[in-house]
Amino acid sequence: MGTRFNPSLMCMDLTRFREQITAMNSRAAYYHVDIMDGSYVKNITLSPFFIENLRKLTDVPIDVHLMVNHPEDIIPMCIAAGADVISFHPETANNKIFRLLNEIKDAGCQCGVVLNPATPADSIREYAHLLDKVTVMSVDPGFAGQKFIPQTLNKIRQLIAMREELGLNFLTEIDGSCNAKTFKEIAASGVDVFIVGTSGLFNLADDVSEAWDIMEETFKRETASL
Ligand code: S6P
Ligand code: MG
Repeated sequence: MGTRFNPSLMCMDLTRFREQITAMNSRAAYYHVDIMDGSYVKNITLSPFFIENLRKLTDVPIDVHLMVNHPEDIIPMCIAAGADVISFHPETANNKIFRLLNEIKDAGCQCGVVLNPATPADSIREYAHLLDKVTVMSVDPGFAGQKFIPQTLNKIRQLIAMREELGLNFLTEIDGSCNAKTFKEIAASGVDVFIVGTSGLFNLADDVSEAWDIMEETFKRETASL
């Protein structure tokens, strides 16, 4: 399989929703949908309503990133809207992590957690066997266009070592400022999935197919020596 790119749709041009989704359908490994509540992070972006409409245009797995204080309220709405993968921040659910992961799995979806730059890799050890994907934030959550935090790559390496040690097979993923400047060091960490937003994809060209070609060429060039 080629490199797995997961475009962050809060960064797309929503005035060209159908055109951009149709153009990415044959190329995206997932569609990353950021849902925020204005409280856990000071921003409000996409929604279960967005997922419902996206579902009508694609068979690509819809990958939801919940940045909300009460994931238990939103998870059922995402399942009903047609999500395929649902991840939340473990700090928002420490007293119900097993219950929520099992609820997501029982609905036939894949489940994951998203680790803030300040959250250690080892904190997932107790429930790692339940996870399909672990996302490492390489910026603090909440906004596109932030500066990459390089220490977060150690966490990817620690997660890969933990996966090996425990004999598990969750995917690792990176979210935040994945672009020409950072592709090489991120790829060297061994991460499985790259979330690409403004800097890595959508800002590269007006036409998203062209932007995708530029992104892939850039990635190949930057990682050729690895
Ligand atoms: C941030 C969010 C991310 C962003 C992505 C934007 O809270 O979870 O998924 O959409 O990081 O990409 P960029 O290139 O602007 O950092
Ligand atoms: Mg995200």
